[in-house]
Amino acid sequence: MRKEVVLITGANGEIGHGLITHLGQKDDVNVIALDVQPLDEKLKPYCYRFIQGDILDQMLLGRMVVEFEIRSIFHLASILSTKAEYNPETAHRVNVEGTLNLLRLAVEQSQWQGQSVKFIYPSSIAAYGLPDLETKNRAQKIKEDQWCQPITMYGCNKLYCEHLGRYYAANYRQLAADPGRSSIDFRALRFPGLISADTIPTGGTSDYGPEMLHAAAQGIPYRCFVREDTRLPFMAMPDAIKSLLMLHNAPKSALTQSVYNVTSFNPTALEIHDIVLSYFPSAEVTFKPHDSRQRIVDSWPGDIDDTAAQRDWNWQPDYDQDRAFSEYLIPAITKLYAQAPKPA
Ligand code: AKB
Repeated sequence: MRKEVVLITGANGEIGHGLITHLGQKDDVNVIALDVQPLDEKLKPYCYRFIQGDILDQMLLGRMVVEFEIRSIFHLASILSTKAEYNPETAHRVNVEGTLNLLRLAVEQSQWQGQSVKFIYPSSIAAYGLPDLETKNRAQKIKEDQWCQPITMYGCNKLYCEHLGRYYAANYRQLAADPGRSSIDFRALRFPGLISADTIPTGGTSDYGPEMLHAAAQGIPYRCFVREDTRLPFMAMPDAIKSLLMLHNAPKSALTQSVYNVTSFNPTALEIHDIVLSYFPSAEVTFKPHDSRQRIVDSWPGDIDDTAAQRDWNWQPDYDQDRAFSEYLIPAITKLYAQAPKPA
């Protein structure tokens, strides 16, 4: 008998940490974690098995099909927006071909099992692309089908993979004599910038929010790479995990679309600065915009409309801006760095 498992790719990433810690505590869930790097020691107790390997390694994925009965896939592995611009073709391989490989794995799993396999995909506000700042400031809350002209490789990858997921779920091999033998239940979330108390993101462009906070908590000066008036939607990590699980668990009959916005608060960089300074008054934060990264952030919406998620699967974040800082980020970060050795 093959073991029933939940597969999580990109296990070492920010979302991977939160999701594995959460799911790994449930008695009825066996987490298979996949990552190119060795697994963070802290995550090991929560995993049934860790596999070190690349989502581009088709042999490896093939062996997983043989060994496990994968009921759900949370495909978190990706190269984020800033890093992707340094090598767009590599980003395309990891973000698109990697996703294609996982969709293919889901198809094979579904064929073996004779039932549908859930595929949960974190997309991003990077899937949007507003042409200029004036349009961004005028646009207000953006719905899923508006302004989908991303200017980054990462954003193009995310948007295209949403389409791929929809294709695999609804039209895969539509000309085959028996196209209905496999079924993938593809569901995607468009995340805003995420802020975690436990981890600092790498390679993203919304990273200035979490970086500012983590630097302040460690007493390290921080130079913010966007202007003070830059506004983006953000969400605290526990809400990101909550939304992934809510979407995963929602009855299929309730879903009217396969891609949903989710968000919580949308401060400017200066507002994040002011909150951070109110908790860490001696923090040193300066603003020195990096023109190209600023341009990317200026193309992303200042706010997104998540009423479809609210309506279809009762989405509501637990943490608004005040609560995210006062009840989650500040207490957890203070504890984290009180335990950690001071930076040299
Ligand atoms: C990034 O900045 O690339 C990500 C994202 C907004 O998806 N955090």
